[in-house]
Amino acid sequence: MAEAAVKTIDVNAAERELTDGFNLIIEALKLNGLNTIYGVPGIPITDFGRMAQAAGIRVISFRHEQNAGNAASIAGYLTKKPGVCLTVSAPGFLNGLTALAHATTNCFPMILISGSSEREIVDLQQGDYEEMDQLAIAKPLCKAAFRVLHAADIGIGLARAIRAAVSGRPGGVYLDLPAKLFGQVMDAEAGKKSLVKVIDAAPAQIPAPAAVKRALDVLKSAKRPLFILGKGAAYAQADDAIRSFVEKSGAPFLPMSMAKGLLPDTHPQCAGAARSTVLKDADVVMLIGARLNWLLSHGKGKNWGTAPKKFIQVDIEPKEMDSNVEIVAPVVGDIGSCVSALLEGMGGNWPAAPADWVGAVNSKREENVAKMAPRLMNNNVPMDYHGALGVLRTIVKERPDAILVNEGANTLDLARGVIDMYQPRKRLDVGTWGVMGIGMGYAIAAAIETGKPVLAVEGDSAFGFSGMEIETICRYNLPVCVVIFNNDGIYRGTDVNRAGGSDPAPTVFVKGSRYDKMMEAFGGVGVNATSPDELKRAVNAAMDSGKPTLINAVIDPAAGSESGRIGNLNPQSALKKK
Ligand SMILES: Cc1ncc(C[n+]2csc(CCOP(=O)(O)OP(=O)(O)O)c2C)c(N)n1
Ligand SMILES: [Mg+2]
Repeated sequence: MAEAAVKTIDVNAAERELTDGFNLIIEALKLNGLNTIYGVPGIPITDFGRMAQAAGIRVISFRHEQNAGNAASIAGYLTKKPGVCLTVSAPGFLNGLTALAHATTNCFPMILISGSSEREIVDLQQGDYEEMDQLAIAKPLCKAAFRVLHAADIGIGLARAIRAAVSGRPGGVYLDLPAKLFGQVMDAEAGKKSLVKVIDAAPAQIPAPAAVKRALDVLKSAKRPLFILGKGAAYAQADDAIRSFVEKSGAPFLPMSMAKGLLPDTHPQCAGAARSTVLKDADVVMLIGARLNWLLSHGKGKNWGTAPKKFIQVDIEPKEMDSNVEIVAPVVGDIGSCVSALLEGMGGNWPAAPADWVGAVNSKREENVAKMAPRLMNNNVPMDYHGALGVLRTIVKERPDAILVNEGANTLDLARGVIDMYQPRKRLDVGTWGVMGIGMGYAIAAAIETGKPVLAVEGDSAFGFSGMEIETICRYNLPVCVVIFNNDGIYRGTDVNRAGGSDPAPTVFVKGSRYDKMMEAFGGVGVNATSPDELKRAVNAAMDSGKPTLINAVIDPAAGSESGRIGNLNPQSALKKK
């Protein structure tokens, strides 16, 4: 007996001096303030999730890794710290990889941590459980990819991942953790010393004074100046400097979708409602954290008119310059440092923006706003997009700190135009790819990271990509109100099978579906809303109560248009026109 007791004490003493991969990863995350993990459990990371939760990390468990990954990516956007997504090997990793690639394309800092199978077996392709060379597959789809083989390297591995994710232009990073690593044991003291607290993970990148002066000279010479603010500007959290800079210049500004609210959409300089006019007529365009990609028609072609233009671009990535058109004044650095330098360089006697240009943009904007106003007040039943969005527009105006998540085609494009935003980083949407499926992941992370109420405005098709996560919303009791614009399908619910067979057309769904009943299955509030009044009452009740709510907003199946506002991107068959 006595001998056995002594032995136990010895084992405990030995254990006290040892640590392992599980604990080192948890400690490394905590040391760097990464206190939330979005993921899906399974071999080899189930116990890791439990232990992380026990150690005080918030572990949000999803129903599908793509949604967990999207949540992590938007957490990165909102906080400037990498959002962490945790998955199992092969299929779980691949499910998360879509979100990692999305994060990279959208310049959101994120780390995808996936468990992986036995290296020795994987590399000899001997058919291990969930065998896959995950590191090689991740590499071309993210900003950086690392694998940690030894417990002693966990600290350095995570430090590298954090720096790669947030420094320079942010993006997605893959961190491969083989199953064996978790159980690897090492001396506790040495383990503690091996951890790295990353200092100044995203160092300021100060623009060259000559570049700042060149940009200001071009801006000063403008007769019809225009600012375009992108989500890079919103990400920078340099809200006051950006606002002062834009206001001091007096020139019109155009917010890209996720930059809406950086300055309020109701700001007198906002040209959102005069977009086509300003793009066509501006002579100097300053891009701040916005890229000249397809969303801006690559800076050329008919949307940009024939008036000669000069482009100034402020961006952290030097290779962004001249990507589509010539940039006459590149300003390379982090947005906060660049805008502060530009503001300072303006000095005390910066000339007012040309009054004829400002006046022309204002009258176009007022004309367009007046044209839209009666459509937004219509009370049609079944609802059309404008009637339903008119209600949501008022609700967001009354609750400017709520976060709006938005995806779909018509549901996206029309909501973007109709719903004004008043504060920075409150509008989260499909981003650079126009991807469906971000909805519930974004809504969950927005609620978790900010504690604010979330309104998710979803096309019925868009919702389907992440819809199962309403169980997650109910499970964590999150203040999320999902409004589904249910028009029975993709773009419209009226398409027919052109062969006349019994299969429905590829773009239509079950008619008259009741998505609200899905929410009730998980204990949330479900409402079927058929009129703007019913919609208004239901959304206000949800936002007041903070209870997980799903509102099935019945929209006229004939109201939408093909691909929303980007139907021009559809290839056309020449034969059809004969
Ligand atoms: C991952 C992904 N798959 C498919 C698409 C193509 N797509 C674009 S919009 C859309 C759905 C549009 O329908 P809905 O969300 O109901 O909006 P509506 O126009 O009907 O309001 C789809 C499937 C996409 N953008 N992303
Ligand atoms: Mg639809």
